[in-house]
Amino acid sequence: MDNQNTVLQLTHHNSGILQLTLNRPDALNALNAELMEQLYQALMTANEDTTVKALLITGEGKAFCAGADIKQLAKLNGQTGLEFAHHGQLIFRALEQLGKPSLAAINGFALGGGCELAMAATMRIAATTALFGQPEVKLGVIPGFGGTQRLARLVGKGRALDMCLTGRTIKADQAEAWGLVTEVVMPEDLLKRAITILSGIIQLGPLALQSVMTVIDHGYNLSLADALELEAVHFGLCCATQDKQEGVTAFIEKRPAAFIGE
Ligand code: CO8
Repeated sequence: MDNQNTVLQLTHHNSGILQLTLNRPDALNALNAELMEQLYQALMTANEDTTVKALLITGEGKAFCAGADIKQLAKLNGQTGLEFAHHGQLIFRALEQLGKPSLAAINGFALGGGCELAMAATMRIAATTALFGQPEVKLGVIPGFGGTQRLARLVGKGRALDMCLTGRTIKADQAEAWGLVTEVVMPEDLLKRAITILSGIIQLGPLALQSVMTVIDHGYNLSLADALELEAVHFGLCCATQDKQEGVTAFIEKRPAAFIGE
């Protein structure tokens, strides 16, 4: 553990995985200003640090994250509410567009901003103990950190409307059936499985990984014709890399590829 006493614990695994553990267990890891700031700083550092190949995000205690800190939410007015939403959206978008794969390992409650944080990660897996929801309407607000948009994109408009209008929680198996997470495992296996998934991904060429993330993220909102063109351009870019030469040569020579990110 690199830093134990802060609201966001950073753990650098030898493999190049940076684990971010939300660490306000007494408040179910609710996102207060301090935690949001530390999250942003960690993302900026991860962006610059070439030894960081992937991010693993999880929560300490029984929650992944129970959302925005309701005590701070209580103080917002129209203007500061708008600013708060913009600020949170900027941080979560930075995670989504980091260019390095991230995996949310959801150990418990993922509610409101917690569910929104998980959805901004590149991938999500859950423990059987996880619960998901967008309960903001019960507080008289709506999701403000991208929840209405990313949820609809992940699970479809009808299910997103259901979750955001009722504020109900869904269990991990339901979240998996809806495509909100890709795997559900026993709680004791969650981190190990997360590390296994990320370790496999970061063996691959980082430029191809970046292209996949960019094309799917940007292409999603384009017309099919424009999205296909974006895909073709990135395919061409990948073909110009040493990593592509190494990847196909290694396949032909029946040996593991050693990608260098060039
Ligand atoms: N904020 C602050 N404190 C919280 C939060 C939260 N979101 N959630 C839980 N806590 C605190 C509780 O107040 C309690 O503290 P204390 O012990 O000091 O009383 C402690 O965590 C433990 O919580 P509970 O005793 O309630 O634990 P339970 O196991 O009984 O219940 C629940 C767990 C069901 C998760 C319950 O705590 C709960 O409903 N929490 C609120 C969940 C919620 O509504 N989240 C959405 C928040 S709004 C949001 O995320 C909007 C994001 C975008 C905002 C953009 C706006 C501009």
